[in-house]
Amino acid sequence: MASTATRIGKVELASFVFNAIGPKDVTLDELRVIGKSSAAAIATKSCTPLPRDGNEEPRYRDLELGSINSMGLPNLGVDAYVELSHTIKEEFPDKPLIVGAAGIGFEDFPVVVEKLQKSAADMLEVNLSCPNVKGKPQIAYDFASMDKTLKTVMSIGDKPIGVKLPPYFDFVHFEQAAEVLSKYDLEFLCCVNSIGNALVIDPETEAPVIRPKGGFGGLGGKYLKPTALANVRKFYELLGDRFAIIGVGGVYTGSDAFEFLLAGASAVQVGTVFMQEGPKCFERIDKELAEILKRKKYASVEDAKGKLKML
Ligand code: RRO
Repeated sequence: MASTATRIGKVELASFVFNAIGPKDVTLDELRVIGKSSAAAIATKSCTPLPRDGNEEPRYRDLELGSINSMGLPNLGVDAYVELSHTIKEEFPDKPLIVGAAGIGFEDFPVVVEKLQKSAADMLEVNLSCPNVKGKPQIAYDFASMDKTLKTVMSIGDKPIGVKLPPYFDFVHFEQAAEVLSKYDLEFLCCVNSIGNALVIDPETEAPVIRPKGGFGGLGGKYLKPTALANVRKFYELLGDRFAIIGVGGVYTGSDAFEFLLAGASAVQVGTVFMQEGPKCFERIDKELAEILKRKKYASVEDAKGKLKML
């Protein structure tokens, strides 16, 4: 069996697959489930200065080809994640720990990132792309605002920082985003967050399938994969020599993970499938990837990374 061991920046991972920030990673018990699984790392929900209940229910729905959510950043607040990070690290010392950092407004980001300097996190994933907070635009769709946020958080402490990006759809936007990102010494880019503000309607009830924001929410799963692959590939072309890229969006199988690897990903995260299948998905997908690598005679993931062939 080929090894799927990899690295994100300076952090070594024993395998290629772990949880996407979002589903089932809010509480200590949920994080323990990920810790006990074969996930390559443990990632926590993005946290804010104060605890949040999030948006009203129903706010998540499985769909035929994925999921839609408008969770609204439910989390225990940054102080709780500082504390539980030490517990998680004691219980699972060999697993890299990534703590998510978010904000409702710009001023929240430095507060959260400052406090997380005292956490046991190996890396922070700063969420520049939450689509579901009412009245708040996604930071990474406004390049001046992205620059300002990164300038602020990158001047705080020395915890390695990566960013969660939204899907982009235009080559000019990829280039503008890359120009901003390249100014900072980031550990990784995580591509992509859900496709924001999608609308799924149930024709029987004649209503949307989730309640918040009139039914608009973030689309994940198979609907997202081609867009996620395009984002990984484009950023790999533009910045692959600078930053590791974590692929997320529609990884259901080892074959999906292999496609992200060919596009240039150094690891993949799993969101919708973790919600639907539970923690055994990490081992299954990683094993399927190892079998593909062996069959295709790649000795390691590094051997295949970014090796997308052109027609
Ligand atoms: O909590 C959410 O509603 C949420 C967040 Br913060 C995010 O970054 N992406 C998403 O699909 N949902």
